[in-house]
Amino acid sequence: MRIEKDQIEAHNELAAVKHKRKFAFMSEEIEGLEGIIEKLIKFQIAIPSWALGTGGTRFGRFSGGGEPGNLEEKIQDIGLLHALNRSSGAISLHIPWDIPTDYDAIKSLASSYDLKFDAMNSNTFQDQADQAYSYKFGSLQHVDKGVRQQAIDHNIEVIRQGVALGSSALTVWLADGSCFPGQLNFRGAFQNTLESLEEIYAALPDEWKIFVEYKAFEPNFYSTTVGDWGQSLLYATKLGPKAYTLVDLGHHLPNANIEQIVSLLLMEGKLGGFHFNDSKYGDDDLTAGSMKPYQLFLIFNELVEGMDAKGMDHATGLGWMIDASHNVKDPLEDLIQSVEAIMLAYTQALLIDRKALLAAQQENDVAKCQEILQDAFRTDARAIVQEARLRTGGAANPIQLFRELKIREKLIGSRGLKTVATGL
Ligand code: AOS
Ligand code: ZN
Ligand code: ZN
Ligand code: ZN
Repeated sequence: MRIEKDQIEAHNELAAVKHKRKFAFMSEEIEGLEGIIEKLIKFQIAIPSWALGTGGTRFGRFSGGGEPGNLEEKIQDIGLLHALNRSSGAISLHIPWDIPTDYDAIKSLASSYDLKFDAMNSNTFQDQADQAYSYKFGSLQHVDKGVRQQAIDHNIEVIRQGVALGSSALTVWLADGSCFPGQLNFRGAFQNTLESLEEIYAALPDEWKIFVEYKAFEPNFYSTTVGDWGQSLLYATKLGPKAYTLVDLGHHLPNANIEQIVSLLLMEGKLGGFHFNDSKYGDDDLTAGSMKPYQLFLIFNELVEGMDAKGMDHATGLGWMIDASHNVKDPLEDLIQSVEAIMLAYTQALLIDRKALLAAQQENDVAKCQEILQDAFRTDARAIVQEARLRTGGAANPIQLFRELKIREKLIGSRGLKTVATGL
């Protein structure tokens, strides 16, 4: 299934008058708006293959219907998203949930939707039917070299598959840790994990990056072996220049100042990328911007400031990915909302009067600093993001068009009502 150009055009025509009025106002208000729109057009956010179905919780799962059952259908779903918003032109795969059978066919299907392959994700947090050893007590940290080797080999296999698809990064998230005090020798677990990561690192092709994702808790609740940004940075530093820290917004202890973490990692040249999502309690994996849009904006404030200071290209300098899971919303509608929230936060960060902010900081004019930030945050940037979308052939109102075209109904028609997407 594809969304046709004329379907988008018909929808956009109806939205044109309202949009033009709003955009004309923004054009008068904002200096340098064209430059901002150019940046928005280039900015792409990768969609994780596991976010296209209903995730559920350990208490149950309620199928949404019409979910993709294989990699081809996942690519098709992201193709639909990208046709609507023109900002989700990449897919992040998960092995073994998405093993391609025919690489060339998968590559040409993806490129027919204008999609690239973003970071590959390995999985040593579940046991697979055909594997010799269990990950019950960890993978790269395990006391048994046999288990570690199995996990190392899996990661190297994921790199190999990524190479075949044209990806250039590996994200390693480890469930490794311990549930009870005394279970683990912390130094032993760290050393084992480091040595294992070194073997994986040695298998990275030139131009490849490895992202070490940290998480404070879950599934282990006493210690996690890559538990916070300090530990991730320690691994990334010891590994070398191809290794970076990945920040998943849901992986911190409560009230952590994520924007400050982001700022310092970026300063050190060790920020690799993001898993965007939102949360109220823990790793809730909710829609980006649904709980703490101001936090998302403050993160982008640090990103824009820090990347500009380093002369980095916003679009290509870091890995921009979503990591989400859905229990009650249509996954595609949810992802449209996440992408929109990220684009809005980015736009608002681009609107900040940086010179004035720097001057106010130098003068310790605290109230003025807040005024400057909130002036940007309180700007309704929707018409700007909409303009960028319209210029690249996207829909004026993606969710509205998704519903008007009855896309979910059609997917249910072709895939069935009771579906289980492969993944979490
Ligand atoms: C787990 O909590 C991490 O966020 C992972 O990045 C991700 O959710 C997982 O790799 C999906 O399989
Ligand atoms: Zn994540
Ligand atoms: Zn997570
Ligand atoms: Zn998460």
